[in-house]
Amino acid sequence: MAFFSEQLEADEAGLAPMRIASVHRDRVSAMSEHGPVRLTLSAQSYTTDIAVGDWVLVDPETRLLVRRLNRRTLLQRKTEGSRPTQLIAANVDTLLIVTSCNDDFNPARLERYLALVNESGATPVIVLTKIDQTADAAPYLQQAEALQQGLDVVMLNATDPEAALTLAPWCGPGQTVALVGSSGVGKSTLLNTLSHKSSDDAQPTGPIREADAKGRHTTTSRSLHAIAGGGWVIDTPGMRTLHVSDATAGLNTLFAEIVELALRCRFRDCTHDHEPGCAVQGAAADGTLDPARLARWRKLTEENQTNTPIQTGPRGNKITRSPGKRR
Ligand SMILES: Nc1nc2c(ncn2[C@@H]2O[C@H](COP(=O)(O)OP(=O)(O)O)[C@@H](O)[C@H]2O)c(=O)[nH]1
Ligand SMILES: [Mg+2]
Ligand SMILES: [Zn+2]
Repeated sequence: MAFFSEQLEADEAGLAPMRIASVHRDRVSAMSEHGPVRLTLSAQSYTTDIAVGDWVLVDPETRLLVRRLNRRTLLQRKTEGSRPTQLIAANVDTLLIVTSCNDDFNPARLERYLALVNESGATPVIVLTKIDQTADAAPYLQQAEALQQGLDVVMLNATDPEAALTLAPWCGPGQTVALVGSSGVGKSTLLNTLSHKSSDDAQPTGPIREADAKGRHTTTSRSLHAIAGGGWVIDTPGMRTLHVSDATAGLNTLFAEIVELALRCRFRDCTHDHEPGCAVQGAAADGTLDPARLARWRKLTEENQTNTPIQTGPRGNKITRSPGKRR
């Protein structure tokens, strides 16, 4: 792909471009033209700086990872007390946010995923699995579509080969999708359906609890796989906590209807809480804006502000980091 090949310097012609397939604390593997290889890391490279999906240049003799190419997109999250952030997947075109037509479905958690995905530079798609296990999937579809303007939502049975057709628009040659969502929603099942894995090298999947539809942590690390048809798919373990930070632009995309309403508030610095002439409160009062949605906007926005480091500007002015993407 041009984005990556244009980064190659003349003296790097002898190096092999490879794509990172898995990252563990002490080892990294990549997909080469000839199959998977374990890479050698120099003393200066840390596995925490490498993401599944990264393109790297490798010395074909020593298998030394020489250089990581610039990323097109990067999904990352902050975990409790972690600095730097945890890298989830790089160079993903479409993030498939997977949830099921059962008790797993939770608008507040889906909004957290959407904020992080928007911020990553990749395009989100909501995938509703287990349509074969619900009498009426329509309410799930309706609620999912309301989460963000222009959001694509698809419904499928992850165990059915037809699911690959439903996801085909995002899985063509050279395209990369990644699967995120709670344990038990069908991410690994979907990966096996997409990649036509034979049962002996299939990604392990696990049953969920009847009572609350919660899955066990069957998948424990992130991994990249080839899809029949020329694309790539990244599987990830379920994430229990999703803190929002450094995601101002992602939140503005997610809550675009509130951002648009706020332009019509009487005061420019309106907090949409108590001010007269507040267009946001007005919309919540007349039913055009769901008050629960507004409450979730407030919670996420405040959390983002608390978690986003404040830098000191040239004259000692406090400035928050610009919402631009960090790659
Ligand atoms: N009937 C049905 N079962 C599914 C579907 N998707 C996943 N499952 C089952 O749900 C369980 C959890 O799936 P798994 O892929 O391990 O979920 P993951 O934790 O998201 O990777 C397994 O028993 C799957 O067979 C679906 O769309 N329909
Ligand atoms: Mg799994
Ligand atoms: Zn207002």
